Amino acid sequence: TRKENEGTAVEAGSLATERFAQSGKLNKFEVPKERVSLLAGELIQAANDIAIKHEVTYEEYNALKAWLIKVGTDGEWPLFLDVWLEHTIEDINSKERPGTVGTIEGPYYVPNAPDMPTPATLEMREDEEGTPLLFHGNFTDTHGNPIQDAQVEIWHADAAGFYSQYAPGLPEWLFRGTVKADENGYFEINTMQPAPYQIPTDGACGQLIGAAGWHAWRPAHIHIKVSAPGYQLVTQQLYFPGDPHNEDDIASAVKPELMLEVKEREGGQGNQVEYNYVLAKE
Ligand code: MBD
Ligand code: FE
Repeated sequence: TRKENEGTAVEAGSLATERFAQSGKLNKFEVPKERVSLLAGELIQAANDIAIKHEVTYEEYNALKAWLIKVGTDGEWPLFLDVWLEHTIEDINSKERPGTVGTIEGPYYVPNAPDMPTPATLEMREDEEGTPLLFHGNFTDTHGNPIQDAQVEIWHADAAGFYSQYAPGLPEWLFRGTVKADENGYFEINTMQPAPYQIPTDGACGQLIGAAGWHAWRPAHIHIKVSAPGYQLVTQQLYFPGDPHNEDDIASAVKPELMLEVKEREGGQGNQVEYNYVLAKE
């Protein structure tokens, strides 16, 4: 469903790479030598073991080398890692956290989206395509008490599958906002239901998908970060029942707890979903 202002993978990819660099994470590793040696050592050994097991040819070795170079020049390392590895890292690191379930952040988060009090309406264009969606819920702690000063950072693609700030021609903060819950921990957000999403097919990741005969789809999803002072931040995504890609998400980021229950609003006003957050103390 991509249309006129078609962004390219190289564009989205280099923007995601640039954003990661700007976030300061590029020079901020603190991984002890022992862990680097262990992890890098086993990764290299695993690659060698695979080569032996499948008797990798020079044709294949050079294809790998060319492809790895292209992942870099297309700026697609954030995309590659977030699609094919982040889900495992997220699982490992959220196992012990009680409360609302999380999932991967993906490559297109932008911090400091405009603050909006509840009830909020995310920025959209006149005649924005799609089905209107009212998303509401509340925040409690793990004992069921309301949480003060909670916020919902939300970002999602438009009906054509584009994220603002990663595709040309979109308003800067289209479908991005930081919504402040009220004093009872309640929030309400008006937006448009996103469509299923295809990762860029014209870059290195798309080339791999094509060469392997895989598909490039993620189910329709809304990205969320919920937080409140004194509580652990939860990064998650919410999904819609019946989406053909809920079962074969290329990013392996769907969990049953993240499935919304969609209700039609009266008077043809689109859909409504409720999702309630339980945050764990820091
Ligand atoms: C996305 O929108 C996304 O959420 C992930 C995980 C990867 C690519 C694009
Ligand atoms: Fe996404």
